[in-house]
Amino acid sequence: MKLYYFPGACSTASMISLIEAGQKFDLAEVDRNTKQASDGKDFNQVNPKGYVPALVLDSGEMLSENVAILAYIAGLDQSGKLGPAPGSEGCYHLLEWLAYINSEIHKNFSPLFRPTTDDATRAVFKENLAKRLSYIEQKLGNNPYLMGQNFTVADAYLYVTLSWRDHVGVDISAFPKLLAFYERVRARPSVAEAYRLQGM
Ligand SMILES: N[C@@H](CCC(=O)N[C@@H](CS)C(=O)NCC(=O)O)C(=O)O
Repeated sequence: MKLYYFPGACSTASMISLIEAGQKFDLAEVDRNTKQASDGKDFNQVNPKGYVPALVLDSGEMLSENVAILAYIAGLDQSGKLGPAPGSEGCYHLLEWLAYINSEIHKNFSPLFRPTTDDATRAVFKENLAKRLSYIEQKLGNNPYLMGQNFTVADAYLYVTLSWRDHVGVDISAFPKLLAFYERVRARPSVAEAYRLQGM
């Protein structure tokens, strides 16, 4: 398998998950501006959508979209550690979390990175995030992770989106459980390893 990534981007969640799953994988860094990948390929040819993550499977097939890639990695982990077994009821709850993080968290962060987003528009996305994060704060309850006691690919994804907060001025100090969740995930060796692999 080969994962195409931008350092620190959402692709970090796939990297953390592959490490957690004990999978062997290669990496190719993509230049955001030129879309040239470090393996010499034009990334637009690898993933015509032009964005990361893209995971090239051992079959040669390319898989894109965080939700699909993270669900795939969870399914690779035979111990079921990174998510409930494919087809089980729990697996659909994992997809529920992945979809929520993708459309309600990640995609409310994305416009905050664009220098062209004006202050009034920024305020709207930050308000959306406050609502969506407050739901997670309640759902976490006394559980260490989103799905309960076990770390899953959804935790890796949520963690990566939260890691962007200081850069774009999103304050989560009103959410103590979320902050504790962030620190808990940050302490996992897979997270340090993923940043090391990205030269961060
Ligand atoms: N729908 C895609 C969106 C992925 C996405 O937003 N990727 C960002 C990085 S976090 C990206 O590559 N943006 C294009 C760019 O910055 O040029 C998914 O969920 O995988």
